[in-house]
Amino acid sequence: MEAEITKVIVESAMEDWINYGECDVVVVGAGPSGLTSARYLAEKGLKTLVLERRLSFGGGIGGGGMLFHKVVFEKELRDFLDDLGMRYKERGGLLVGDASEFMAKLAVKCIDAGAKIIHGVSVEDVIFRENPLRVCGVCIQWSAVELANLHVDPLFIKSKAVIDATGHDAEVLRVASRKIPLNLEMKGERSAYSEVAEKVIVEKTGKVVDGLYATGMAVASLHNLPRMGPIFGGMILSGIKVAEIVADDLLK
Ligand code: 48H
Repeated sequence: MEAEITKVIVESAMEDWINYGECDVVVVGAGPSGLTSARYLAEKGLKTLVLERRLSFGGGIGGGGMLFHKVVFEKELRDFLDDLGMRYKERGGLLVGDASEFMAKLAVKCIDAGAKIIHGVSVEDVIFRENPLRVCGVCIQWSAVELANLHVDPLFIKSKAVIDATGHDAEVLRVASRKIPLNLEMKGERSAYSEVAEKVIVEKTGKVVDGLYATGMAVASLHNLPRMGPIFGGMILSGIKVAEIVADDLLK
Protein backbone atom coordinates (compact mmCIF):
# COMPACT_ATOMS: atom_id res chain seq x y z
CA MET A 1 0.00 0.00 0.00
CA GLU A 2 2.85 2.41 0.82
CA ALA A 3 4.08 2.26 -2.75
CA GLU A 4 0.59 3.11 -4.03
CA ILE A 5 0.29 6.06 -1.62
CA THR A 6 3.49 7.54 -3.00
CA LYS A 7 2.64 6.81 -6.63
CA VAL A 8 -0.85 8.29 -6.43
CA ILE A 9 0.31 11.44 -4.67
CA VAL A 10 3.28 12.08 -6.92
CA GLU A 11 1.35 11.33 -10.13
CA SER A 12 -1.61 13.52 -9.13
CA ALA A 13 0.61 16.39 -8.03
CA MET A 14 2.59 16.21 -11.27
CA GLU A 15 -0.64 16.27 -13.26
CA ASP A 16 -1.55 19.53 -11.52
CA TRP A 17 1.88 21.06 -12.03
CA ILE A 18 1.84 20.20 -15.71
CA ASN A 19 -1.72 21.46 -16.10
CA TYR A 20 -1.00 24.73 -14.28
CA GLY A 21 2.41 25.30 -15.87
CA GLU A 22 0.47 27.71 -18.08
CA CYS A 23 -2.61 29.41 -16.75
CA ASP A 24 -4.62 32.59 -17.04
CA VAL A 25 -3.87 34.12 -13.65
CA VAL A 26 -1.34 33.48 -10.89
CA VAL A 27 -2.37 35.00 -7.56
CA VAL A 28 0.58 35.27 -5.19
CA GLY A 29 -0.59 34.92 -1.59
CA ALA A 30 -3.67 33.33 0.00
CA GLY A 31 -4.56 36.20 2.32
CA PRO A 32 -7.95 37.94 2.20
CA SER A 33 -7.29 39.91 -0.99
CA GLY A 34 -5.69 36.97 -2.80
CA LEU A 35 -8.41 34.45 -1.89
CA THR A 36 -11.12 36.94 -2.85
CA SER A 37 -9.58 37.87 -6.19
CA ALA A 38 -8.96 34.21 -7.06
CA ARG A 39 -12.54 33.30 -6.24
CA TYR A 40 -14.01 35.98 -8.52
CA LEU A 41 -11.57 35.21 -11.35
CA ALA A 42 -12.38 31.50 -11.17
CA GLU A 43 -16.09 32.30 -11.12
CA LYS A 44 -15.55 34.17 -14.40
CA GLY A 45 -14.08 30.98 -15.89
CA LEU A 46 -10.41 31.99 -15.76
CA LYS A 47 -7.85 29.29 -14.96
CA THR A 48 -6.54 30.63 -11.67
CA LEU A 49 -3.67 29.38 -9.53
CA VAL A 50 -2.99 30.68 -6.00
CA LEU A 51 0.56 30.14 -4.74
CA GLU A 52 1.00 30.47 -0.98
CA ARG A 53 4.31 30.33 0.87
CA ARG A 54 2.83 29.00 4.09
CA LEU A 55 0.92 25.76 4.74
CA SER A 56 -2.25 27.63 5.67
CA PHE A 57 -4.81 30.09 4.35
CA GLY A 58 -5.72 33.56 5.43
CA GLY A 59 -2.47 35.50 5.66
CA GLY A 60 -2.94 38.17 8.31
CA ILE A 61 -6.51 37.16 9.19
CA GLY A 62 -5.55 34.42 11.63
CA GLY A 63 -3.88 36.79 14.07
CA GLY A 64 -7.13 38.78 14.47
CA GLY A 65 -6.33 41.98 16.36
CA MET A 66 -3.20 41.49 18.48
CA LEU A 67 -4.12 37.77 18.71
CA PHE A 68 -7.66 38.52 19.92
CA HIS A 69 -9.45 36.07 17.63
CA LYS A 70 -11.85 38.54 16.00
CA VAL A 71 -11.85 40.62 12.84
CA VAL A 72 -14.08 43.55 11.92
CA PHE A 73 -15.75 44.86 8.77
CA GLU A 74 -17.64 47.96 7.72
CA LYS A 75 -21.41 47.52 7.58
CA GLU A 76 -21.25 47.78 3.77
CA LEU A 77 -19.70 44.30 3.79
CA ARG A 78 -22.92 42.71 5.10
CA ASP A 79 -24.02 41.24 1.74
CA PHE A 80 -20.56 39.85 1.06
CA LEU A 81 -20.43 38.21 4.51
CA ASP A 82 -23.96 36.82 4.15
CA ASP A 83 -23.03 35.28 0.82
CA LEU A 84 -19.95 33.78 2.47
CA GLY A 85 -22.16 32.23 5.17
CA MET A 86 -20.13 34.10 7.78
CA ARG A 87 -21.62 34.70 11.23
CA TYR A 88 -21.10 38.16 12.69
CA LYS A 89 -22.51 40.64 15.17
CA GLU A 90 -23.09 44.34 14.83
CA ARG A 91 -21.24 46.29 17.49
CA GLY A 92 -19.94 49.86 17.74
CA GLY A 93 -21.03 50.63 14.16
CA LEU A 94 -18.97 47.69 12.83
CA LEU A 95 -19.51 44.01 12.07
CA VAL A 96 -17.39 41.59 14.07
CA GLY A 97 -16.76 37.86 13.61
CA ASP A 98 -14.29 35.04 14.24
CA ALA A 99 -11.00 35.20 12.37
CA SER A 100 -10.93 31.39 11.95
CA GLU A 101 -14.39 31.31 10.35
CA PHE A 102 -13.54 34.16 8.02
CA MET A 103 -10.38 32.59 6.63
CA ALA A 104 -11.93 29.14 6.33
CA LYS A 105 -14.97 30.42 4.45
CA LEU A 106 -12.96 32.66 2.12
CA ALA A 107 -10.85 29.62 1.22
CA VAL A 108 -13.84 27.34 0.67
CA LYS A 109 -15.50 29.86 -1.69
CA CYS A 110 -12.26 30.24 -3.60
CA ILE A 111 -11.74 26.49 -4.01
CA ASP A 112 -15.40 25.82 -4.81
CA ALA A 113 -15.26 28.47 -7.53
CA GLY A 114 -12.55 26.37 -9.18
CA ALA A 115 -9.32 28.14 -8.22
CA LYS A 116 -6.38 25.85 -7.44
CA ILE A 117 -4.46 26.69 -4.27
CA ILE A 118 -1.01 25.22 -3.73
CA HIS A 119 0.69 25.69 -0.35
CA GLY A 120 4.37 25.64 0.48
CA VAL A 121 5.43 27.45 -2.70
CA SER A 122 7.05 30.89 -2.80
CA VAL A 123 7.23 33.25 -5.73
CA GLU A 124 10.76 34.58 -5.88
CA ASP A 125 10.76 36.47 -9.19
CA VAL A 126 8.73 37.23 -12.30
CA ILE A 127 9.10 36.34 -15.98
CA PHE A 128 9.09 39.37 -18.30
CA ARG A 129 9.23 40.27 -21.98
CA GLU A 130 10.18 43.55 -23.69
CA ASN A 131 8.75 45.62 -26.55
CA PRO A 132 6.24 46.06 -25.08
CA LEU A 133 7.35 45.52 -21.47
CA ARG A 134 5.12 43.00 -19.76
CA VAL A 135 5.07 40.42 -16.99
CA CYS A 136 4.10 36.98 -18.19
CA GLY A 137 4.54 34.65 -15.25
CA VAL A 138 6.46 33.86 -12.09
CA CYS A 139 9.56 31.99 -10.88
CA ILE A 140 8.67 29.59 -8.08
CA GLN A 141 10.52 27.72 -5.38
CA TRP A 142 9.51 25.39 -2.53
CA SER A 143 9.20 27.51 0.61
CA ALA A 144 11.23 24.83 2.43
CA VAL A 145 14.13 25.43 0.05
CA GLU A 146 13.80 29.18 0.61
CA LEU A 147 13.76 28.70 4.39
CA ALA A 148 16.80 26.41 4.26
CA ASN A 149 18.58 29.12 2.29
CA LEU A 150 19.72 26.58 -0.28
CA HIS A 151 20.85 27.69 -3.71
CA VAL A 152 18.35 25.88 -5.94
CA ASP A 153 17.22 27.30 -9.27
CA PRO A 154 13.47 27.93 -9.55
CA LEU A 155 10.88 26.64 -12.00
CA PHE A 156 8.40 28.77 -13.95
CA ILE A 157 4.67 29.27 -14.32
CA LYS A 158 3.57 31.19 -17.40
CA SER A 159 0.43 33.26 -17.04
CA LYS A 160 -1.45 36.08 -18.73
CA ALA A 161 -1.69 37.95 -15.44
CA VAL A 162 0.13 37.92 -12.10
CA ILE A 163 -1.52 39.47 -9.04
CA ASP A 164 0.64 40.57 -6.13
CA ALA A 165 -1.47 39.71 -3.06
CA THR A 166 1.55 39.24 -0.79
CA GLY A 167 0.51 41.82 1.80
CA HIS A 168 2.66 44.40 3.58
CA ASP A 169 5.91 43.37 1.90
CA ALA A 170 4.57 43.54 -1.69
CA GLU A 171 7.18 40.94 -2.57
CA VAL A 172 6.37 40.55 -6.24
CA LEU A 173 6.26 44.29 -6.91
CA ARG A 174 9.47 44.76 -4.96
CA VAL A 175 11.44 42.19 -6.92
CA ALA A 176 9.98 43.36 -10.23
CA SER A 177 10.77 47.01 -9.47
CA ARG A 178 14.40 46.08 -8.78
CA LYS A 179 14.90 43.86 -11.79
CA ILE A 180 12.87 45.24 -14.66
CA PRO A 181 12.50 48.86 -15.79
CA LEU A 182 9.08 49.58 -14.35
CA ASN A 183 9.98 53.01 -12.95
CA LEU A 184 8.36 52.01 -9.69
CA GLU A 185 9.44 53.56 -6.47
CA MET A 186 8.39 51.27 -3.62
CA LYS A 187 7.90 53.79 -0.87
CA GLY A 188 6.24 51.47 1.64
CA GLU A 189 3.06 51.97 3.63
CA ARG A 190 2.28 54.81 6.03
CA SER A 191 1.11 54.76 9.66
CA ALA A 192 -2.45 53.95 10.64
CA TYR A 193 -5.38 56.06 9.39
CA SER A 194 -8.08 53.41 9.10
CA GLU A 195 -11.00 55.18 7.45
CA VAL A 196 -8.80 56.75 4.77
CA ALA A 197 -6.77 53.58 4.23
CA GLU A 198 -9.87 51.46 3.67
CA LYS A 199 -10.96 53.71 0.79
CA VAL A 200 -7.71 54.62 -0.94
CA ILE A 201 -6.45 51.05 -1.08
CA VAL A 202 -9.50 50.11 -3.11
CA GLU A 203 -9.18 53.23 -5.28
CA LYS A 204 -5.51 52.52 -6.09
CA THR A 205 -5.99 48.77 -6.68
CA GLY A 206 -5.24 47.76 -10.25
CA LYS A 207 -2.71 47.27 -13.00
CA VAL A 208 0.96 48.16 -12.41
CA VAL A 209 2.29 47.21 -15.83
CA ASP A 210 0.90 44.88 -18.51
CA GLY A 211 0.50 41.47 -16.88
CA LEU A 212 1.16 42.65 -13.30
CA TYR A 213 -1.53 43.79 -10.86
CA ALA A 214 -1.66 44.65 -7.16
CA THR A 215 -4.28 44.05 -4.48
CA GLY A 216 -4.58 44.32 -0.70
CA MET A 217 -1.78 45.70 1.46
CA ALA A 218 0.63 45.41 -1.48
CA VAL A 219 -1.24 48.41 -2.90
CA ALA A 220 -0.51 50.41 0.26
CA SER A 221 3.15 49.50 0.01
CA LEU A 222 3.29 50.55 -3.63
CA HIS A 223 1.45 53.85 -3.27
CA ASN A 224 2.59 54.91 0.20
CA LEU A 225 -0.90 54.60 1.67
CA PRO A 226 -1.79 54.32 5.36
CA ARG A 227 -2.50 51.03 7.16
CA MET A 228 -5.83 50.28 8.82
CA GLY A 229 -5.39 47.51 11.42
CA PRO A 230 -7.58 44.38 11.58
CA ILE A 231 -10.52 45.69 9.56
CA PHE A 232 -11.00 43.71 6.36
CA GLY A 233 -13.51 45.52 4.16
CA GLY A 234 -10.78 47.21 2.12
CA MET A 235 -8.96 43.91 1.51
CA ILE A 236 -12.15 42.25 0.25
CA LEU A 237 -13.20 45.15 -1.98
CA SER A 238 -9.65 45.40 -3.33
CA GLY A 239 -9.71 41.68 -4.19
CA ILE A 240 -13.04 42.04 -5.98
CA LYS A 241 -11.83 45.11 -7.87
CA VAL A 242 -8.58 43.56 -9.08
CA ALA A 243 -10.52 40.49 -10.28
CA GLU A 244 -12.80 42.76 -12.32
CA ILE A 245 -9.85 44.61 -13.86
CA VAL A 246 -7.93 41.44 -14.71
CA ALA A 247 -11.04 39.77 -16.12
CA ASP A 248 -11.78 42.85 -18.27
CA ASP A 249 -8.22 42.75 -19.62
CA LEU A 250 -8.18 39.01 -20.30
CA LEU A 251 -11.69 38.51 -21.57
CA LYS A 252 -11.95 41.59 -23.85
C1 48H B 1 4.05 33.12 -1.95
C2 48H B 1 3.65 34.74 -0.37
C3 48H B 1 4.79 35.46 -0.78
C4 48H B 1 5.57 34.93 -1.85
C5 48H B 1 3.89 36.55 0.85
O1 48H B 1 -0.62 39.54 4.41
P1 48H B 1 -1.85 39.01 3.76
O2 48H B 1 -3.01 38.74 4.61
O3 48H B 1 -2.20 40.03 2.55
P2 48H B 1 -3.52 40.88 2.17
O4 48H B 1 -3.00 42.10 1.52
O5 48H B 1 -4.47 40.05 1.43
O6 48H B 1 -4.19 41.26 3.56
C6 48H B 1 -3.53 42.06 4.45
C7 48H B 1 -4.12 41.87 5.84
O7 48H B 1 -4.01 40.51 6.25
C8 48H B 1 -3.37 42.73 6.78
O8 48H B 1 -2.23 42.38 7.11
C9 48H B 1 -3.91 44.00 7.19
C10 48H B 1 -5.28 44.39 6.81
N1 48H B 1 -3.14 44.77 7.91
C11 48H B 1 -3.44 46.09 8.34
C12 48H B 1 -2.41 46.61 9.31
O9 48H B 1 -2.55 47.78 9.71
O10 48H B 1 -1.48 45.86 9.67
O11 48H B 1 -1.51 37.68 2.97
C13 48H B 1 -0.39 37.61 2.15
C14 48H B 1 -0.08 36.14 1.92
C15 48H B 1 0.50 35.47 3.18
O12 48H B 1 -0.23 34.30 3.43
C16 48H B 1 1.95 35.18 2.82
O13 48H B 1 2.43 34.00 3.39
C17 48H B 1 1.88 35.10 1.32
O14 48H B 1 0.92 36.08 0.93
N2 48H B 1 3.13 35.46 0.64
N3 48H B 1 3.28 33.60 -0.93
N4 48H B 1 5.16 33.76 -2.41
N5 48H B 1 6.66 35.55 -2.31
N6 48H B 1 4.91 36.58 -0.01
